[in-house]
Amino acid sequence: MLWSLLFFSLIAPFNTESIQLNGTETSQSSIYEDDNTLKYTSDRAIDGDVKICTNTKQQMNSWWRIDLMGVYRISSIEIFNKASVHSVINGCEIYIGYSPELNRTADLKFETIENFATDIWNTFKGNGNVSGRYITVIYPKEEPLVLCEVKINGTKEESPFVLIQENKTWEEALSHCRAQNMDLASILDANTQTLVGLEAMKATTDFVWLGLGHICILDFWFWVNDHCLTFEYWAPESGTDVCDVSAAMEKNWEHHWHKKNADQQLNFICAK
Ligand SMILES: [Ca+2]
Repeated sequence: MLWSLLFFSLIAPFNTESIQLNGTETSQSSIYEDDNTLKYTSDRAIDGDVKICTNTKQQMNSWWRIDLMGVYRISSIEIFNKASVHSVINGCEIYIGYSPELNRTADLKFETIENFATDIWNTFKGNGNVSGRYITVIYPKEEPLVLCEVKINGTKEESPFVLIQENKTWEEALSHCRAQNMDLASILDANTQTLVGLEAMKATTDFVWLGLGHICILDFWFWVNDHCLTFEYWAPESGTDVCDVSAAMEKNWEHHWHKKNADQQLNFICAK
């Protein structure tokens, strides 16, 4: 009994939560195809089989990426490659970030892979916990990127945002949130932009109202909870600052903001 208590107390600090990767989306820079026309696609890195691997073509800056479909605080990333040609991936860089674009300047480098060993799990802990939605492995050499299995450990960040699947004008949406002791969502940084975007994906309308209103006479944009407009994510063609507009986030892809007539009836996002 004492030994088992001692054993569990010893392993407890290392018992980080393994992130379930079903429901995530993977992609990679290119797909290698062998002589039997077998495609070494990106999902093979998370299929649970260490003998089945992804493989890109031999190109400069090959990459593999996973969209965790949530914001996670990442504590470690584990990679297993069986011994074969191109399976030692020293020099690969692991990035974590919020941008759906491949953007290494916006993403934070988690670790550069060194001393990689085949046929065992290699664990990378980076420089402490880093949060993000996307994890990217980039090989800054003219090499194919091979990954047999990837495991990611961390904890999911609870979202304070909730999508309301009802169609309302901007004013009605604001009243609805406030009647339930919430407010229309404010976005202050890349982290909250990502959390709101994940809610927007569930919408039944192409756009969702945000808590970003416009005072026409002053041409002034304001968050309904009085925060300053320090972070902006307008679409390149977001519309003009005419009167009677408020900001709505697009449901799909990059979740850019658009200026929409405030009388339009859209789903909306409240903040708890
Ligand atoms: Ca695999």
